[in-house]
Amino acid sequence: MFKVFAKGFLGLAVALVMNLPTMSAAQDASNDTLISVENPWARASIGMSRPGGAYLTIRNDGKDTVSLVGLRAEISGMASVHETRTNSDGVSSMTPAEDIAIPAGGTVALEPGGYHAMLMQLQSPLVEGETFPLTLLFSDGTELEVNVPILGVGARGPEG
Ligand SMILES: [Cu+2]
Repeated sequence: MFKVFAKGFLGLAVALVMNLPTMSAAQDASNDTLISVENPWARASIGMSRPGGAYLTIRNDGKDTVSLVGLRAEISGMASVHETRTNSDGVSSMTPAEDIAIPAGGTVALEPGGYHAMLMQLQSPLVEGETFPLTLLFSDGTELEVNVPILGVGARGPEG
């Protein structure tokens, strides 16, 4: 079970523990989004010449819609969100995805056949059994870093 909470949430928790009396802290807290990531995983890459793909589920437990607007990963010279679409002839193609809205109380899955994190210009191969950090950038300024476990070349999803 992989679950990472946004820094904003931790900041809120700390503020509550310290019982900060200032109004600004309370206002900041009211805008806090509670974004978490579940079950991140990636496929092992075949060398470094082809891009890697990573998958995960984003959960928004906040009160406002938040959009995934970008990605950052040291392992990739160019990380972005793609969408795979399959047309009526069964032909699949990938295009860069627009910002992905995660509604309040909802989830969005990046999974094979749909949205995915495309890791182009790999700086090192994705080796099965290892992990790498991936940072998700959201429209409210939240930056959420997750550790992505690397599964086998033929993996179709996280174990368990
Ligand atoms: Cu892609």
